[in-house]
Amino acid sequence: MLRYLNGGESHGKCLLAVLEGVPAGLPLTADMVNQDLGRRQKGYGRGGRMRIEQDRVEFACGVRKGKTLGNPIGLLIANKDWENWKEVMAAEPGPASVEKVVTRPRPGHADLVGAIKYGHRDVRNVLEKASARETAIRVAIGGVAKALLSAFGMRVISYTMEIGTVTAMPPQDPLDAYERAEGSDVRCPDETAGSAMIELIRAAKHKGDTLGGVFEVVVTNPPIGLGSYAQWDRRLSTRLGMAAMSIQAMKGVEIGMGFEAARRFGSEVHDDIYYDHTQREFVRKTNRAGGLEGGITNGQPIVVRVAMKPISTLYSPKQSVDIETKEAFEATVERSDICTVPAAGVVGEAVIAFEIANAMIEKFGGDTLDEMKRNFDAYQDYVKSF
Ligand code: EPS
Repeated sequence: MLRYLNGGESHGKCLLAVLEGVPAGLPLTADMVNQDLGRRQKGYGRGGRMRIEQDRVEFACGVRKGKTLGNPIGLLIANKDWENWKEVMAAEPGPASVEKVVTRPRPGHADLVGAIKYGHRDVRNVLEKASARETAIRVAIGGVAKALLSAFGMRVISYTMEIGTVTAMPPQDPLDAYERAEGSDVRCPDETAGSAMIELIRAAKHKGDTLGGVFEVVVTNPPIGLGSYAQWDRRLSTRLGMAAMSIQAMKGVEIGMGFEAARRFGSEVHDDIYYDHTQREFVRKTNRAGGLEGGITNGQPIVVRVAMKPISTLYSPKQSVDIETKEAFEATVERSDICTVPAAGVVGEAVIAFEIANAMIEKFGGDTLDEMKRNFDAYQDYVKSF
């Protein structure tokens, strides 16, 4: 079983995580993970904080000479902004930094409910962990998961499908779409839609507003049989849904045809099954199921689409109430992202990669990568002989 815990405040010293269950002998370098950390920081519509940070992972334990040891892996990402917040965020007892105390909860954030729940009179104690800064360490975890999946010929990719009212043309080939998306400032494979998205973000910025959107994550080349119908929480669809909804600001998730399937006749939804005698495998000409049937992978690419609400921190005011004075005020900020859908896609890849890696470890087990590969190869032979 693969599992992790993470910690870290947005303006604290660092973000960190302990990841357990990665087999020994997996090639792993910081560079492999840093690539994704860099991708997460980009995208048209990012705010001032991204000019401060340059996220890099450090493996504090569990990796030696470029290979995993089979021990828990310690991951650490330093916050550069910490230099400006050392006093305010200090762990040692001391006077509160009065000017940085937050008593004005922002609508749409965890601010008010978090303060009530944990008894904080300073809303900063809530926003520091609720912040999407946390997604950096989750991308690092996802980078390790991707390294494992790549050893089995799998890739986890994403691209932007919608920002606000602008929708991209559905791509024909996910890998080709991904390559094109990587060259786009909004990570959109459709160039025309991408330009319109940038225009819309520009307009939102001008108005002091923010935008959400939809990204699609695809897992290529999964084996048949990950997940199970035998118990509700072992369905891979359950786990992918949970993973997607665990990302800050996500409000909806679809698998394959998703909500559109609810509007069609069954004959228009389900994928026909054929047998390819040359390849000795069951095949489908369509993938409306998004690679999952009965909560189990069917060998088709896994397709997950996720909807993100617009960023809650707005330059244009929203109504709120001060928790101390109980007086109404208009919530505004000095620094905010306008749109982070392009970055959210990279986070989506990470959380999905983690779940697929976990499902691979559950099915093929093994203390070493070699052992896991032997189990995998034997199983693939069995599937061919079925
Ligand atoms: C965030 C607010 C902004 C974002 C931050 C998430 O940070 P700050 O308050 O420091 O300007 O930049 O995102 C990141 C730091 C990041 O790495 O993605 C929030 O409130 O969620």
